[in-house]
Amino acid sequence: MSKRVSLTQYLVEQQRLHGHIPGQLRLLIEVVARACKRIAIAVNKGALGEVMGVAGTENVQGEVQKKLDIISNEVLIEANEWGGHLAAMASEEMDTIHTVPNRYPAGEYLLLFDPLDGSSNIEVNVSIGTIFSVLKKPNDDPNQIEPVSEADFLQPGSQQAAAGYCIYGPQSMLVLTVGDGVAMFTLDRETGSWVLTAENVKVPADTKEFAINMSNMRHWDTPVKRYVDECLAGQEGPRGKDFNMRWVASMVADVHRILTRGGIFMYPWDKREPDKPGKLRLLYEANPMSFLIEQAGGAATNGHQRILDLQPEKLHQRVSVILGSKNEVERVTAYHQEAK
Ligand code: AHM
Ligand code: MG
Repeated sequence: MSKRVSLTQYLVEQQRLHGHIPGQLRLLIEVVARACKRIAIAVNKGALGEVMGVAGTENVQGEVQKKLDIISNEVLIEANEWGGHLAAMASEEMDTIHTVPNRYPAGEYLLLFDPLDGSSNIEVNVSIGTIFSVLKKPNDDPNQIEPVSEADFLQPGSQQAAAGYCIYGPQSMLVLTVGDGVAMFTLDRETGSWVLTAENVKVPADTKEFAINMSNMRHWDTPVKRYVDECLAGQEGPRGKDFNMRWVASMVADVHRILTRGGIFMYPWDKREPDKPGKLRLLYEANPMSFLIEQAGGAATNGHQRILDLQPEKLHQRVSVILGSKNEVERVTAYHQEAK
């Protein structure tokens, strides 16, 4: 049997080999992984664990919160606030940032998360996940004791120190980048440890599979419609090949498929809400997923610009997302440029 490498061992070895994972960051990733294990257990209990259904509250974006949204948010906060590695956290499910209470030492990192992505899939027992992003607090000069503020979180995605997601599916997996490729870990339920099961993950540059919510087609902008029409035209159309379509409606599951076998994922701007740039959130969803996809050799844009270059203006900012196999993302982006 080949040697099993745990998440801890992987991180220690990365630190030793490349020296780019500071101790606080390693602790942070391990704490997030531990929290995800607790969320995985809650998700797996389903109706036996009083975790199903709605919580009767709405988040800052006016979306109905499920019990698991709230449980996952609490698990991540409780696990992370006392370790001394964080200055503050921001979550899709909280109105404002959560600063580490004074009774604990404050660290130099900022953690952002979507605690339970794809929550419309909870009841139907389809894959869901936790997405996270790690930034460094700007001005972390120990002599300059400035309170952490929302503005500290408004950094372009290219500044992320680490990003990843945990997918709760037939297997629970943790997918991680610290800026040196993408690694995947599978949860061994018997030993309770995250075991390295894929390294140097690569997204093929070409694909014959696209992911988009087709029911919104009538609301799309011309470049997206043109791209999908050409895919649907198949072998007889301008692309000269047949395309397959998949849409799980859990970004973690759709991105996980793309990291595993390639593809393109799109949640574009559409005419239903012309003033909203898109449905997905820049800081909790688009940035971490774009970092992972780029680290695997893929691309991620909002149709016009690289997502990781966007300067965020607000915590809960939304964005149009086109990511996955490089040549396809570049094609859709070129269609946007041609339409200008
Ligand atoms: P959520 O964070 O409230 O679960 O919303 C985000 C999810 C993504 O996971 C997924 O790609 C998208 O919303 C699905 O949207 P739709 O139901 O419009 O297809
Ligand atoms: Mg989400």
